[in-house]
This record gives sequence, C-alpha cells and structure tokens, in this order.
Amino acid sequence: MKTIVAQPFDFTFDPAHLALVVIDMQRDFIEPGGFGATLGNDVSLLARIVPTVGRLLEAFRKAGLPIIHTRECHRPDLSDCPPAKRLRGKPSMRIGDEGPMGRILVSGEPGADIVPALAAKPGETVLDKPGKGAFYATPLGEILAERRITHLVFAGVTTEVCVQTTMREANDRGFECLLAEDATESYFPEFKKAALDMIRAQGAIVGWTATVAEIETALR
Ligand code: TIU
Repeated sequence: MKTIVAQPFDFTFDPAHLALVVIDMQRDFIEPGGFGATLGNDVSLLARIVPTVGRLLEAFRKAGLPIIHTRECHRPDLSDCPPAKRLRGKPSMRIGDEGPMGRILVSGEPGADIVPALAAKPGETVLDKPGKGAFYATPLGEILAERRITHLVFAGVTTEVCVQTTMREANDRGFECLLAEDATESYFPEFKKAALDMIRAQGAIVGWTATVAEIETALR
C-alpha cells in the first residue's frame, strides 16, 4: 500500500488498483476560438495547467499505471446532443457550428482533440463522452471493472463542471477519488476553490485533494 499526503487526510491505495482519469483537456476548452471561448470565457486560465497535467501524466506513465483521457464531444449528426445542451444560453457559436478549429465539440474535429502537449500515448484509453460526467453513456464503468480499478486520481477541466460531475458519479459507484488540485482549473477561480472545498468537506464526502508534487512523491 502507498499513501498520498492529501486533504482532508491521507489517501491510501494499492498501486495495482489505481488509475488516472484526465478530463477534457481539449483544444475546445483551452484554446481561443473553441467551445469555452464561445461561452464568453477567458481560456488562458485553463491553458496554465497544461504543464502540471503533463507532470501528472508522466508520473503515471513512469509508474506503469493505467491512464484514461476523456473528450467531451458529440456525433457529427448531434444525435447525442440534446436541445437542453445545444440550445442553452446565448453562446457566440453553438455545438456543431463551424468555428476556427472545426465544428464546435464534434468528434473528429481539431477542436475536440486533446491539446498536443497532453496527447495520449499508445496503450492509454481515450474515451469520448457526450455529457459532463464521464460515466454517462460511455463504457468507463466496464473499462475500470475489467482492470479491477478501485482508486482514481482525477485531473482536467473544468473543476466544477465535468471534473466534479465525474467524481460524484465515481464516488456513487464505489471508487475512492482524489483530485489533483493544481492539475484542474475553472474559468471561475472562486468556483474552483468552492469545488475543492466541497469535495473534501465533511470527511471527504466526495473525495480527497492533493498537489501533483504529493502524488509524484507517492508514485516514485
Ligand atoms: N463550461 C464548462 O465549464 N465546462 C464544460 O462545458 N465542460 C467541461 O467541464 N469539460
């Protein structure tokens, strides 16, 4: 067993049953001209965590542990994008519209891909998801069960939307969950802080948080 110094208390795990889930580090959220920008957000905040997520990926690669990357995107015919998502709000471009990185949040388009610095390596799983949670309408549960994974480390964007939703889904499915606090980001710093606080409050009601440095130390 190994231990990560974490909040609100230490996170203990068997490396044979640990995996990393990197949520939606896609050009559509992180680069100008994508989905995040169409919603009116300053995407530069998210770009800043790319090197930290890279360090976390390297730590898991060196340790030989499973890595799952998710991408939020939809089929080209948008049959998996309900009006409740596509027609929400007044974005400058909607999901499926043609933007500078191809059609917004559509699978196979340049914008839907993971930023080049964090691209998946051979043997890593890349999972497309139509919702905020990575378990909804995907085989993630089956993939983790096949590998006998019980403990998950999370990173990615955005903290209070797809990351928190996925952690809550994972917690309900019985996984012990830890969020890498400096490898996740929100367009709203106050929402990131609130999400971290609510995840680890009440005795880790949803899960733990720890820095990438603490995770690296434990995996070394
Ligand atoms: N808008 C926002 O903060 N997030 C999303 O729409 N998706 C993810 O968090 N991946």
